[in-house]
Amino acid sequence: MTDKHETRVHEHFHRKGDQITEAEYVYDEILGKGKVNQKRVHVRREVFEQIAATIKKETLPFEDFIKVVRPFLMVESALADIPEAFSLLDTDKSNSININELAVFMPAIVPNSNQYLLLRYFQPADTNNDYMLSLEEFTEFIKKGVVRDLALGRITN
Ligand SMILES: [Ca+2]
Repeated sequence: MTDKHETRVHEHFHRKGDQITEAEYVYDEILGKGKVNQKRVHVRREVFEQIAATIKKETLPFEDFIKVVRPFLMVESALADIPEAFSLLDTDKSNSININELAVFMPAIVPNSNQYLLLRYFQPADTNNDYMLSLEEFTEFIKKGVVRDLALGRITN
């Protein structure tokens, strides 16, 4: 499943005027002997807003969505960002996140995916099977790096 190469990840924002149009994550996989394999994941405003338009209720603005994306894609480098990501997603302040509402946005991060496929990866994170993620469940899930590994094609869905 996950390969064990050492990876460094950097985040870059692309802007047009004042607006962030894309968050780009650049992964350098250190292969040894000075060889580096570079991969990129693009999280585009356009794609996010297309998904948001299909949802009847109000969603996060893209600027907040990319704060949520950061721990999913940067994992070890962004553990400190997990509580903020959780509270942004917990819009009704219930101390829990609905896994369906989370899965619906994952195609903005994982190319060639859909929310139903992704839900398969979210369900094991919901250890007490209430279709909600507590902060503890959310944190454990992010630490596994599943979304990053899907986005990088290390896991194929
Ligand atoms: Ca739960």
